[in-house]
Amino acid sequence: MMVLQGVPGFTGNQTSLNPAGPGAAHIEHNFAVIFWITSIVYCLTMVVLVISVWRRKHALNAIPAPQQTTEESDRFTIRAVTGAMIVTVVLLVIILINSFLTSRKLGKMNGENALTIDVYGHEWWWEVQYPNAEADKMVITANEIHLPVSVPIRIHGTSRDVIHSFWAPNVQGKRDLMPGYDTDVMMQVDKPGRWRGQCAEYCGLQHAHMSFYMVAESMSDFDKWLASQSQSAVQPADSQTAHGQQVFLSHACIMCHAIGGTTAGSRVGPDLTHLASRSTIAAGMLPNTRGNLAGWILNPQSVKPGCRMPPNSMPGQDLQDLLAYLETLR
Ligand code: HEC
Ligand SMILES: [Cu+2]
Repeated sequence: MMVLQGVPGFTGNQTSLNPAGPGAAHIEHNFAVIFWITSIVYCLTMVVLVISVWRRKHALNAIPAPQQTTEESDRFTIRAVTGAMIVTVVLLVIILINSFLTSRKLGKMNGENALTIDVYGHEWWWEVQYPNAEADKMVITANEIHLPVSVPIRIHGTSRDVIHSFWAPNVQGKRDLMPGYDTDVMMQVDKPGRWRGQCAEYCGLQHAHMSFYMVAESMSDFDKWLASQSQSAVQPADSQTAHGQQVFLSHACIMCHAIGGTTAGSRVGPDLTHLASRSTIAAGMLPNTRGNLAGWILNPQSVKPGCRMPPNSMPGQDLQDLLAYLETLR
């Protein structure tokens, strides 16, 4: 909506009024039609209200009051009400047809040659997989969904526990992810950038901290990213990171996390093979810095109460070595 450029909510991130792709653009167009029709109707109603109040006052002041037979004024009232009713019905039908056409356009978004990305909702984070015919080339990550710009994307979604809803407003409308039920939604992002999204269906205590980013980049950057993500984790190159890896493998971490190329292979929590390549942790809650990682590992419950990761205690040196190791996982 050009007129409203600069007004908060109409620009920037996590708003469907600043579309970054065709899906959100269709939705924004539907919004604009409803917005302008209802705005004009509101203004006209106010004008008519002011005029009638003014005329009434004028009529009372005039001596003698202008005479109108009751029959004449009845006829006028009936005509005015009927006219307003017809206009209302026509406008509502226009809005209905436009909404219907919008969902048709969304349903017809091009699915041929689309890149499929699997998204699994968890309490309270997003597991993201890039399927590959060769199983060991499959890429698994969390909360940051890389994708090439101007390429049709099929988000194939489901939930691992309760109902979640996948919503990146600048990109596409909401899609509920249900346990035991698979759903496909087409998307495309034409503007490069980090488009923020969030779970849009109340799913428990940390629902509000279940965000994600759609990272739209050029095809060559995306290919580079995918190729590096499909590698196993780097092996420790010095004694500190080697010890850090031992700390990881000897704690409960391995019961919930995977690091490719080690014996840790669990899918309960986010895959950590390329943890250091992500810019946030805990579903977009915290920047991925050493301090945040340390606080998170020691007591995730103080950061994100109720989250599915228990507190961990370990000697200070073990923690430092573990952090040094995790930071090599690019
Ligand atoms: C009982 C399962 C469990 C155990 C044990 C566990 N974690 Fe987690 N971990 C999780 C879950 C679930 C999340 C996601 C939490 C969220 O974002 O809501 C997580 C998130 C993380 C993250 C943030 C990842 C990201 O991309 O957001 C890191 C780092 C992490 N864990 C490291 C560890 C380390 C190191 C250990 C061992 C000391 C450990 N975890 C033990 C379940 C576990
Ligand atoms: Cu939710």
